[in-house]
Amino acid sequence: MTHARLLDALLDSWDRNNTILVNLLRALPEGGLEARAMDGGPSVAELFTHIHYVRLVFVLEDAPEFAEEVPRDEWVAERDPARIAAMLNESAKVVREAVKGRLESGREMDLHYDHSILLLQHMIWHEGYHHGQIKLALKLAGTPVDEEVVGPLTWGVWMKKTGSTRPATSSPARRSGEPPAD
Ligand code: NI
Repeated sequence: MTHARLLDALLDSWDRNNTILVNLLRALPEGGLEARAMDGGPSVAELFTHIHYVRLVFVLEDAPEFAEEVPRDEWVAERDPARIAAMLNESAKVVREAVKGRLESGREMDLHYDHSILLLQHMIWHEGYHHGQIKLALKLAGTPVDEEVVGPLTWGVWMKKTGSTRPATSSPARRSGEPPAD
């Protein structure tokens, strides 16, 4: 695989990560944005806006030539899922351009990371961490997502071969590496 194709695959993984996050947002049950795992903990809306904020802060600190304005507040109880989706799509693009730009120019990141790719991997890991928290908060609030619906929209985005008519998994929750739902 050439370097260019490897970079495409890497950036594609980032795009998929954002697609998964936005799919989860769109699949939230009624009132899901206000759910929280515990009193005083962040709401689901605040977790999503935190993810957006973190992306932009790291780009500002590490590749400022690609930065866009960072929101004043990190944890925002935004009520409009369409607005949150637009924020996430925008910050995903900023991270993509920052990593692509630094890799292509051969310049290291300014403040963190031994390699520019690690910004991308860090964000994917960070967002998977909060993805689980969001699902747990929904479960604890008594409004869990339906695994049969959300599985293909999340795990399936990683695993399903393009063009394949077979579902990514016959039992999304169990065969995808995710622990049983209950
Ligand atoms: Ni975080």
